[in-house]
Amino acid sequence: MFCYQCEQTAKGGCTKAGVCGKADSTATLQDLLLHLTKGLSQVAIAARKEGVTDARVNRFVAEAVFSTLTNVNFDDARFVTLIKECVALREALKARVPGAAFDGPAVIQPAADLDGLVAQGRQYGVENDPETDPDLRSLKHTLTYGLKGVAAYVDHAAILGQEDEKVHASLQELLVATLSTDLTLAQCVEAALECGRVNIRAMELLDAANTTTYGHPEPTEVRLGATRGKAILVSGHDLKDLATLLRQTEGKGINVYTHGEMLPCTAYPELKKYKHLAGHYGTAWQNQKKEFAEFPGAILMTTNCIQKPTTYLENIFTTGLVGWPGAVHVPNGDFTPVIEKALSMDGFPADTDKGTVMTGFARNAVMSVADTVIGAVKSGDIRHFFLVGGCDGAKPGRNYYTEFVEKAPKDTVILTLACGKFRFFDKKLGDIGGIPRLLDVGQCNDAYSAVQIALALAKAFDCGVNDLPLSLVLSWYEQKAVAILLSLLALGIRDIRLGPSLPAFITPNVLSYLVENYNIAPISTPDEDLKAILG
Ligand code: FS2
Ligand code: SF4
Repeated sequence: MFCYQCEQTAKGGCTKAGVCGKADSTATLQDLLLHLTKGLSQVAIAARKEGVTDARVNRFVAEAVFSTLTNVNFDDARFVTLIKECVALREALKARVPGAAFDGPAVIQPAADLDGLVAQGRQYGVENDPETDPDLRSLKHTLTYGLKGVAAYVDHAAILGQEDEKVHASLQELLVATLSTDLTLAQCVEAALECGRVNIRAMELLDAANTTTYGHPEPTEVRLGATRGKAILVSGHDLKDLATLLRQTEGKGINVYTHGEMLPCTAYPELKKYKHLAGHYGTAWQNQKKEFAEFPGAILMTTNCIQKPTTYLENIFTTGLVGWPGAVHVPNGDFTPVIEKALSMDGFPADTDKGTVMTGFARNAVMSVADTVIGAVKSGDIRHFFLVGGCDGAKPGRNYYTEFVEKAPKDTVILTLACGKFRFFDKKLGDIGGIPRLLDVGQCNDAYSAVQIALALAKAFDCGVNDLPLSLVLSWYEQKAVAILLSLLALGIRDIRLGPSLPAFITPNVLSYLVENYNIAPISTPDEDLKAILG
């Protein structure tokens, strides 16, 4: 195996096993699935030219690519099933365009068994990329990882009924573009920016999916303590799974808690209406081994980021695209096994009080007080906005973000999103004229909302986003963050600070390009960065 798609990668890439826990076989099956998905995309593109589109193929491409994102699925058996389905869909679609000719991954026949598939997959890893130019390789891998992020958003939106045929088409075309060894540097850059543009549309679909189904998030105070009684913990990002579970647990004497990136779900009117949505438990994904082991109820993992379960293997359930070998998978939205497990466990013995945090400052909530915000900027009460957002992770250096927020002057406002916020989400930073200094916009999946807030501010001040008193200080871990970064670049946003370390798949030349054109900088120290930004 060779994998260097996430921030946690071993030096020089993960080669024997993933730092994330991904086995060599799993990584190799993921490479094969990704390659075959490009073949399915080749056929889908040819079919589309003939006026043939297939809704299942569109959904499958997004699901398969999302399955290869960091910390989603570690179960070889599930990848074997996905590989077989990919080829079956491909052949069925080919039969609908009998005149078309194909090559490459569109004609690969998969081996019969797991060992054969692993042997086959070895040919298609990133280390065997036929692209020989290191900078072109770097850009194409950036594109590939960005597309994994796009696939995640496409899938999330589609689960709630929001799809756009143009987005499916672009995702498939860009996947196929990664196969080409004829692209110039300029074409590779353009493809990466196009990935960013497609991602904005995918995130817009997801925003529409979430807000039309569950209403606009509203500022909400969330309890961090526990309520005495039976309990289920829901982690990942999927709102529909949470809604379904809340419906299925109603009246059963079970309290449901959010974990990690599910925290902002507590702010949606159609989710917060459930009285047994009792609060938020725990922090970011990398702390789950400790937090899940101590949780006295069942745990449902709806999307990334899952880690190897320890003592709680029999209490944790996966659903959707998530998989861990040995953990029970609930494939169909009937969470009876999760509920039965929770009822069989002790639950919390007593109420505990750990204070509260605020969430729900998504675009609608922030824009509803736009006049107050604009007034505070004009009067000088708010000097600067920081978007301190992105993923959390286990590697050292992420304390930067805690310190940055702590040291940000009192006349500045911190917007945050994604699981990186758990480094500072419970800090009491006070307010500026009634505007809280710490505004949780939502999940990483809500980056669209943050972009809309920035665009609305720029419009109100009649300037460009880069001219606003706003600085982006981002942390990355997995490939959704790559997609978001490409979206920000596609929007022309400059001066982003990125950490805790730069992607291993970025070559020095590509980094120079990003510095020259977008003035991207790695984070330094909170003091230095604050001084540089605020002058
Ligand atoms: Fe956090 Fe993990 Fe949200 Fe990322 S829960 S790092 O994959 O998706 O952010
Ligand atoms: Fe390594 Fe990250 Fe790939 Fe896992 S996803 S194998 S940690 S680079």
